[in-house]
Order: sequence, then C-alpha cells, then structure tokens
Amino acid sequence: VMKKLEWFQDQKLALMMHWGPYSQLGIVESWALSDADAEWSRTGIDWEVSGEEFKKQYRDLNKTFNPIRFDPEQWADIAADAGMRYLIFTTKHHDGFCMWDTKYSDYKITAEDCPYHTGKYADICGHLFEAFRKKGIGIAAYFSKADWHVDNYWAKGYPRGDYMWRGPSYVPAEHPEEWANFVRFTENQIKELASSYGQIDIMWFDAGWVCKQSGQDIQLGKIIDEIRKWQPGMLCADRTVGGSYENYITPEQCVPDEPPGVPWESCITLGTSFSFAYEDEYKSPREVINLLVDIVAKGGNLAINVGPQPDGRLPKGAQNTLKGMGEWLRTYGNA
Ligand code: FUL
Repeated sequence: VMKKLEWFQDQKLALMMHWGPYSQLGIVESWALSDADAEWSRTGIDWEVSGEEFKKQYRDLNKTFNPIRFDPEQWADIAADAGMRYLIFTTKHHDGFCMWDTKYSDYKITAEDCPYHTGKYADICGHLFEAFRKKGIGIAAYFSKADWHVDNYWAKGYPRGDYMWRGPSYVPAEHPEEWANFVRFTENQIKELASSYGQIDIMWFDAGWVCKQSGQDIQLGKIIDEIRKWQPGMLCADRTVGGSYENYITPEQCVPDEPPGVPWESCITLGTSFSFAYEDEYKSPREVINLLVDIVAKGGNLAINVGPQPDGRLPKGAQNTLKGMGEWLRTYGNA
C-alpha cells in the first residue's frame, strides 16, 4: 500500500466520470430522490408533476437509458490525449443503479428492462476499464455506500421509510438484521467489482452517512483487507463523513489553501455539475491548467470530472477543453 501511495501521488491528473440513467434528464446525479435535499437538487426539474410522481419517473429512467453511441476506446483515446493518468468511474451512485453486470441486483445496465442490455458494450464497467487500462490509465471504481434502491436501505415499514433522507430509513442498532442484510449485499457487490474486472487500483467510496448518524459502518476495513489478497496494494478512498478506511482524502470542488499533509485528490467539475447537464458551460483549458498547477504545487492530485451524454458521447465543449489541456501539457509539461 505504501508503494501504491507513492504511485498515486505521482499520477497528478485523473478523469472522473458520473454517468447513469439520470444523465438523460440532465439533472444532478441521484439527489432529487432525497426529500431532505429537495431544495437544491430539484431545481430545473419540471414540477408540473408532483414530488412522488417525479420519483416514479426517475425510477423508470433505466427503461430508456440506451447509450448506443458509447465507445469506450474513444473515451480512452480522449483521456490519454488529455494527459489523464487514472479514471474514476461511478460504478454505482446513490440511486443504486449499477453500471456493471452485478448478480446481486436487477437494477442494472445489463437487466432486460434496460434497452442497452443488448448493446455492444452492455457491461459498461468491464469494457471501460479494459479500454482505459490498455492505454496505461489506472482504474478507480467509485462506489456509493448508500443505496437508495435496495430494499434494506430505504426499507419499507420503518417510520423513516417515507422521508427519504440520505441515511437508511431505520436506526441500524435497532434493526440489526435489516442492517446485516444491507451490509452483506454491499460487501458482495464490492467484492464482485474487485474480482471481475482485472486490476483495480483504487476503490473510491462515497456516502458514509450511516456512520455519522449511528456510529455504524459497513466494516470496510475487513472487506478491503480481504480484497488485497488478490488486489495487492489496492488503495481505498473512503470519503464523506466518518470515512473509516482511507488512504487519501478527497476534497470536493475546492483546492485546499494549505497542503493537507496527507495524500490527497481534489475532485472538480469541468462543467457546472458532476453529471451531464444540457447547455452546460465548461472550464477553459487555461482554467483547468491553473487548477492543476496550484494543486500539484501543494502536493495533490486533480480529478477533473466530465459527465457523459445519455447517448454515450462526451459533450463537445468538454472534449474541446480536454484537447486544449493535452496540447498545453505536451507543449509545456513534456507529457
Ligand atoms: C458527493 C456526491 O454526493 C456527489 O453526488 C458526487 O458524487 C460527489 C463526487 O461526491 O459526495
């Protein structure tokens, strides 16, 4: 792990990607499902429909998600050309939709009710990781520890079931069986990801609200130690409140004023949000290079986030900036 952390700190530049059925609406990833976050996450949504009706619509987005123009090798070419050294990809965001062929859930890209299950690269994570690895780009799997779809998280029949706040709808200590089921499911999915798609350099965990609320977590330490038997040195970024097993920290949408003194990576959006937005505006190559230089001078890494389009292509504006970054790095950075 120490050696891998050295590797990590030398990489400097990552491409982060948030992609899923939500991309079709051009809304913020997952968050509109959480009533507690309605105020900021539901702006831009057509509120002709009521909250519940919208949630139903959101839940049906997997039935129309069909990125027929997705070409993993083209993404890998674009990333390599921009100087990206590792990829951070949302295998599962808070909404619970799985971008790999998991056997633990039917809410996934390869399920029959998702039109892309017959698509050329239907097992998206598999194809993506392979294409990027071929270009010498490292692989980080983003995985949400919250799952707002599986029955044991926002479980029915509990008083908080209807609130749809960030954490589980019950207090884990009061319902240990429910919680144990959720932990088992999560552990299965994490191990499946880490054993089905070749070398994974980093697992990037988001959403630790349970921990904050109740002091309980999913025992990530145990899971990661086991995974390291077949993924030696795999790094773990366990972020958000109460991260229990992190090798580096991940500030979001900001650059720390002072070097934090531990390995770190800032994730910053190229457009205005992590997921694809219609008519978004993208930072210019100069803005991104300025961020990169600032971050590198402070000893960190920059993960610059692009939200792919629902059809599988990368937005033209984002591509232009990535191209400009690559040109600058080749001219001045000896990339
Ligand atoms: C946050 C998430 O809740 C956002 O949706 C996004 O994924 C960002 C990178 O991390 O904690």
